[in-house]
Amino acid sequence: MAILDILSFPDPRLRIEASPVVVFDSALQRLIGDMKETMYAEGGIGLAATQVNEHRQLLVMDVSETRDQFRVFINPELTFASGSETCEEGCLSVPGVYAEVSRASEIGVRAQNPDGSYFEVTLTGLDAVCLQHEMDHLKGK
Ligand code: K1U
Ligand code: ZN
Repeated sequence: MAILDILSFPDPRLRIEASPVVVFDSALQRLIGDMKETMYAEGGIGLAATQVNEHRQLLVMDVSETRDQFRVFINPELTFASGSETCEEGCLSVPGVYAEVSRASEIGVRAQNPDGSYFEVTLTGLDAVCLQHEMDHLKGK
């Protein structure tokens, strides 16, 4: 695995909208492993492929304090969003800046695993906040 360079604001490549993942091959598994290593090395709770200049709909997360609940979401789609909460968010692409952002407090997500199989999950709390933050990156926001 390798630690990848993270794009920093205002790099215009952060504005590129990610394309769906269609091939679930060994190169994708390598990218997932590299993103995992990069997220942990940088102390992040999430990382979107956009941030490492890979414009594919792929994000990784681990919001646990024990740093042992690694999750991968490929081609994520929200199936519902409800409620609202405001959270202070950081961003590995905007180091040192924190901002209050309002997000849905409960979301349903349909996504694919690294092997291409589908799963659905309901997220709340920091999981929901982080997933929405990473999906914004995939949209070039
Ligand atoms: O996508 C990114 O830039 C990663 C970002 C994700 C994120 C942080 C806070 C709220 C929503 C999404 C980070 O992980 S920045 C680091 C950070 O803020 C943090 C690190 C450890 C614990 C809690 C927050
Ligand atoms: Zn970010």
